Amino acid sequence: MKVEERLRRIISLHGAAHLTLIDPEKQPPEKAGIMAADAAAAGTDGIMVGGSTHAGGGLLDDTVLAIKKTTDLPVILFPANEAGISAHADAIFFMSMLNSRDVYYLAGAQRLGAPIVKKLGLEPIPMAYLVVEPGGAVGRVGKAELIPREDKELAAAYALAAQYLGMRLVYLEAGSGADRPVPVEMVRAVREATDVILIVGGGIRTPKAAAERVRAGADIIVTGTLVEQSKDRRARIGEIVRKIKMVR
Ligand code: 1GP
Repeated sequence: MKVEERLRRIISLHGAAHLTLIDPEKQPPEKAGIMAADAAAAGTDGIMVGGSTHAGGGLLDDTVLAIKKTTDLPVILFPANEAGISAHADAIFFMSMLNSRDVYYLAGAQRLGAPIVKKLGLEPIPMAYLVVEPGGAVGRVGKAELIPREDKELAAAYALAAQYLGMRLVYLEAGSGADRPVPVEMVRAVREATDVILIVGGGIRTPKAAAERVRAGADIIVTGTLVEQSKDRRARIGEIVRKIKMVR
């Protein structure tokens, strides 16, 4: 089964899905494999691999392979640019940062990456990437015109544009390690405006924060920092996964 289809089934069966983000630059591949196994035991539905700096090449390949060795979960690339592609993954979020000021992040990296994705036979999952304040490293690297936290209409307009452009997923990103996740009201506004699969990530650390965003209409919750920093990551991820699957 294709990865997108698998995610859609999880969302329709359980009301929401959870993905764990692992940045290859932050630990050796073997450790990434252990983190992924813990996340899998906690019930996460897939592993995203990528980071906002240029994580690519051998380290990316070795990280994906280490994760494939320790889990049966789908591995989805979450690339910063065309360097973030690995033959060993199952799928790629083929994304455009719609609120970037730099044409490279809108269509340049995509133009460079598309032939590689085709050649490798990776499943491309078309996604709009929208960076919301505070935005963090990804906002800076991607030269994002950050969506102000109070401007839910702007987020909804971008998301609707993404849907009309044929993108099936929209990712509302507050930035990895953000002190505040994407506002609940913004999630609700995007949900009301669109029928896309709505992903929310950045700064989500508690079951409450995750559940509030699912209640407002998020289909997929992403956590990254939690798997990197928690000593008790299995328990922390487990409580988030259980909570979001009880909301709908
Ligand atoms: C970053 O949204 C993801 O792209 C995850 O953010 O590291 O804050 O969980 P955190």
